[in-house]
Amino acid sequence: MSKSAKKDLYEAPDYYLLDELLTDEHKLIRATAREWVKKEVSPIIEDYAQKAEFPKHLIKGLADIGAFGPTIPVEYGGAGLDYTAYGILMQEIERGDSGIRSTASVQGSLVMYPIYAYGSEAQRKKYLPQLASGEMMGCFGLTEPDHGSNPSGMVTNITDAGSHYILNGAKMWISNAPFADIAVVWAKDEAGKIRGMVVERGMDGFSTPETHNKWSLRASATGELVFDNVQIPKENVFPEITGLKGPLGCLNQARYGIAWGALGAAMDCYDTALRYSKERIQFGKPIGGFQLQQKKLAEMVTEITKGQLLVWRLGMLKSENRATAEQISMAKRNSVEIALDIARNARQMLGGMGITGEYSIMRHMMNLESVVTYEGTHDIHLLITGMDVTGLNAFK
Ligand code: TGC
Ligand code: FAD
Repeated sequence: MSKSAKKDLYEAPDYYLLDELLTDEHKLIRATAREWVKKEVSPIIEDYAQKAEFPKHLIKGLADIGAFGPTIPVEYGGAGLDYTAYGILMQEIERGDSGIRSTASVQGSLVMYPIYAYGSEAQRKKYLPQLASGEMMGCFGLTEPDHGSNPSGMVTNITDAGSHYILNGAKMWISNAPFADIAVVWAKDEAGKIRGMVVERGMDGFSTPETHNKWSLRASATGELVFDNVQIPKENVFPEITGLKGPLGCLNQARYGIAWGALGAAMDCYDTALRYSKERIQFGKPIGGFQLQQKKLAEMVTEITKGQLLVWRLGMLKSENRATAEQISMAKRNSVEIALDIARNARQMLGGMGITGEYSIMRHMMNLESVVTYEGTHDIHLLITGMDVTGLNAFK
């Protein structure tokens, strides 16, 4: 154990007795994930973030707690759970670190989901069981250097060469790219239609250079995907989907998980600040006794409670297949916004100690700057809500 390893004393806030809304199965999944995070993630994560390295040895544990494809049917290696269970898993993992949750989100929602939802039976059988067990890791390539918020403008393309396709182009900001065995990639065909496909490491002309110098999500590996005349077998292309709705359908899954996950980071910051406020003495009394500190804590727990209710309801709707993409956007945007706000206030409450790696808050705060940007920025989600309520499209 490294010198910065310390005991994780986390206790989750549950101000409105929301536990009563969960099933015994949900609570068991949560207890297992929480124990795993306390034992395996908390003691090491600060060191990995400081040295900007993804802790690869956590992959097996993530698979064991069911974090890879929890809603994918058991016959394909998934856990066949409902969406509340999936949300709970993301919340517990992101309570530990957003970068570790990212790895799980990408694997489950952005790699396994499209293979399951859009893939052929042969593709499902070939990839899903290995992805669920973590023996194979995947990444998701949508964003390009010149097309982030507007993926419809992508220039990565495939041309039909008879027995196979030829893939050219580049993707950037891709989580898990540096170590992924496969990439789910979105590219335009000769008719300008967006198609999805599985690109395998080792294919000639395919490389994954790592992105360095990040101040955020440092324990998650990010990279580019570069395609230089890569030959893609026709059986690697998804038969069932064309158009932007393909990748955006995957994003609905991942954004849903982030809505729960970011609350986990917020809950960790609140819990840390609350404990510190009772222990830290200034002017002869605990700082938690001062009104200004109580205001911060009261507002934090209020926002967390509202956020918990929102994602709980969203989970019910999603399990019933009734959650709209716009409802998911609202929850993603709300959870990340309140989490960032809570992290910034919690950091102030710890004074100078708040900027150190002795506590998780500064790491959460920096991670959340990525979370507020990826999977659709804060402003993009605001415009999705704006479009939904007015019927007027601000993007066009
Ligand atoms: P638009 O014309 O509105 O729609 C095109 C087609 O897509 C359909 N659609 C959706 N389908 C499913 N789910 C959604 N959420 C959908 N939103 C739209 C739409 O019905 C239409 O279908 P059809 O049949 O008529 O063709 O598209 P647009 O080009 O105007 O763009 C709309 C906009 C801006 C909302 C969209 O481009 C967007 O969401 N942009 C944000 C991009 C984004 O989120 N990128 C994320 C990249 S992946 C990532 O960040 C992973 S981080 C992972 C981690 O580490 O955790
Ligand atoms: P831009 O689209 O250039 O946006 C810049 C600013 O302009 C933003 O504030 C945005 O809100 C604003 N803006 C853009 N359009 C409008 C508009 N119409 N109206 C008002 N404001 C607007 N992508 C993947 O495909 N796979 C991944 O695994 C992945 N992982 C990532 C990991 C990290 C750590 C990061 C940081 C990003 C990751 N991304 C990934 C990319 C991410 O999805 C994009 O960064 C994001 O979609 C924003 O695109 P951009 O960075 O090009 O910003």
